[in-house]
Amino acid sequence: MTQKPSILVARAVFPGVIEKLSQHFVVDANQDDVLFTPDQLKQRLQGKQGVFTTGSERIDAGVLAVCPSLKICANMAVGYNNFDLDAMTAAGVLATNAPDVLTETTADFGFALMMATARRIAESEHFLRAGLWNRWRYDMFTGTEVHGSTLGIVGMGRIGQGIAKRGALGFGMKVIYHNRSQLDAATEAQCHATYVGKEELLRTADHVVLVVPYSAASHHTIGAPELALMKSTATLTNVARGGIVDDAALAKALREGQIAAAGLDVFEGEPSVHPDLLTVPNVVLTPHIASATVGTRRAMANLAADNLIGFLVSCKPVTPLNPQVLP
Ligand code: 8YV
Repeated sequence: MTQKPSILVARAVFPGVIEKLSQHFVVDANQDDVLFTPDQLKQRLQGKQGVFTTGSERIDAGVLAVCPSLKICANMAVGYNNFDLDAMTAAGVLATNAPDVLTETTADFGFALMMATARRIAESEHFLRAGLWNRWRYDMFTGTEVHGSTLGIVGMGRIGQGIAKRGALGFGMKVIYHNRSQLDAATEAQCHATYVGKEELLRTADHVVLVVPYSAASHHTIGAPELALMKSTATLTNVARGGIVDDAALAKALREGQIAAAGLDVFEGEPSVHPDLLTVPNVVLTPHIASATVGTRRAMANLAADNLIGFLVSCKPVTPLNPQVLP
């Protein structure tokens, strides 16, 4: 009988997923959810052919150099900026991510965070809980209109398109978008979205939503110069990645009323949050939960598991990122 391949599941995950993986592999699980240091990760990867990662495990040339048995890294996330894809390809290691299964859930959350930001839901809840609500006032927590306003989406992949449809079809919003490349006419029509330059988007949108993947090129897509272009009544929502926004510049813009409010699910250096963001009132802060429904997290974990099983058992990964390494 041939020996089952060995894999590491680097973070805690649904027990059913561990059971499923155990049918095919010798599984080194981490159900205590210890956050490995880079050295601990390298050590736990010794002799492993596969690893189930989340956004918190960095796989780069340094890791690959000392883990020669590693053949596949399966990310339980659509974003894969924790992978050095070029280094993985050079080392002949397959990378997979978890696209599609989280698109609609993340679009729901992006839209919800934008609405909570525009309508000051978190800020007013804190006010109520603090026992400060003692009368009605005509201007109490007056926010920014959502229906009929202009939604500006930066990054028009699957999640951006989902947010566009919600805005256009559900809330009668005018949708403009900016992306590396313009969508084909049929997709634009489905999303009721019009392509504009980044500067025009920032100048005209009432609500800017960021859904662009993180890369060196998208680092600080929104910094002080971009915030200065936005309307003083506008909101900014980031459900993409930390580092897309210059958080210090954003905190300053919020404090100075340069824009009305922001909604952030992702942060530079998370889980740390820039201290200035914690003290400005006009920002809604959530701990990277845009894909967090039970059904979606289960689907993401199962897709990562299916990639490991598909590749290591029959050389057929489901969602490969660098298929050129496949034999
Ligand atoms: C994950 C995400 O929860 O899929 C992504 O890219 O940002 C989130 O859905 C997170 O990355 C953990 O893996």
